[in-house]
Amino acid sequence: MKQNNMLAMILAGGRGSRLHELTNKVAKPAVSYGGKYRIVDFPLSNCANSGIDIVGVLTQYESVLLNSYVAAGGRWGLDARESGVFVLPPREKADADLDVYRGTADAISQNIDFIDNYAPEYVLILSGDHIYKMNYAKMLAYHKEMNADATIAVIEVPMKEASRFGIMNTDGEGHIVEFEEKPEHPKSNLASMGIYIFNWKLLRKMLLTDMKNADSHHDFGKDIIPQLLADNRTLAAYKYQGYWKDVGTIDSLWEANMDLLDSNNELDLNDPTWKIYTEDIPALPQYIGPDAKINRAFITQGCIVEGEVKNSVLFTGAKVGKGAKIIDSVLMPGVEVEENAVVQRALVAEDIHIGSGACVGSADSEHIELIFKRVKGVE
Ligand code: ADQ
Ligand code: ADP
Repeated sequence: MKQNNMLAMILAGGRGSRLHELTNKVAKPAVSYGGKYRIVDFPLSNCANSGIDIVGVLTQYESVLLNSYVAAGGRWGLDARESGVFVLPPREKADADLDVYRGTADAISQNIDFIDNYAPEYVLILSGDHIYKMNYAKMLAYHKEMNADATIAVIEVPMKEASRFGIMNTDGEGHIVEFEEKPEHPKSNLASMGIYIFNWKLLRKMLLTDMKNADSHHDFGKDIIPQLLADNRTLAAYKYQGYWKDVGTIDSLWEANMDLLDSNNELDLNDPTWKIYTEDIPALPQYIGPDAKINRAFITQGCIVEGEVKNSVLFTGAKVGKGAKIIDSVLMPGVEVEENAVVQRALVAEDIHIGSGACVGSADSEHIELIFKRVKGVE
């Protein structure tokens, strides 16, 4: 560990239950996004771009694909000597019950030895399922400037959504004075992004105590942060401005893809100073047929478009047959839409086949339909 004496731990173990069938076989951080990315590309690229060279990825649920995807750290430049991405699966326990959900703090506690190997001064805790660009080196500089024991990245969220988050109040100098995890009646809209910097010595001590506490959920938001406040520790709020999305639901995943079609989109994946790295899949260039009509769309390599595509994002290798229409939709990798089929306001899962003449989607609903099973053609 060279540059900043900070090691990162990415929590990538949540089930992502609200993504329904999309996360039946893959963990949420490995879900595809934006034509060619996977969600976990974002925190990993942010680490690489922030000069963090040791990253632990904590997995738990359906992690086979995630493990093999992350294990080759090369694509994020995290494979040099003295750097690396390490996949950290949960420890087998004698009484292992795989359905028992362990909290986020417990996941870190189980890897104290891994962290100790590097003897970092600071540990950065991240979530594996958010889409955003952030320079963690700047956050660390703020943490030091504030002389804090812990720093939480925060963002203002719409008041009506505030009860989904850890919500806090700060004093005039940016110190956190009050914190409530997912309060029923939020007193502010200043939300925790679930991104924390801790002085390792202190966190280590707290985790050892927390492990012994039978009343604890072993969770950062529910236990560790409130404990820091109770102990009168210095907790700083680092204000983030910019694009940030927790793609936890089908609607929000669809929306995050649609955001990319907006040329003023704050995320700006084209930024040469902050590249988002991903797997380089060998695929042919996209082919656009003679009768195709394309309007406001992301068409990724390997796609074949013979029909009409409007306001949509097509991931690697998606195919749209003659006379077919794709409107306001997201087609994940390998989706095939046959002749004259219509897909409108839908998110179609990886490799799904939609038969000729079929009509799918939720044109009249405020929600987006997830298509995760083969749809038969209409004769
Ligand atoms: P949530 O997002 O609800 O709230 P949680 O479900 O604890 O937090 O998951 C945080 C991250 O950890 C997710 O990426 C999840 O996949 C992962 N994870 C959970 N358990 C894990 C385990 N045992 N092993 C490995 N990974 C695990 C948190 C904070 C809030 C804050 C929001 C912001 O608690 O205060 O507002 O994040 O999104
Ligand atoms: P969501 O926000 O869609 O519920 P998250 O990614 O935030 O999904 O994951 C947190 C939730 O996922 C937890 O509340 C828990 O119910 C579930 N979960 C996480 N890991 C596991 C697991 N290994 N086994 C079963 N459920 C899990």
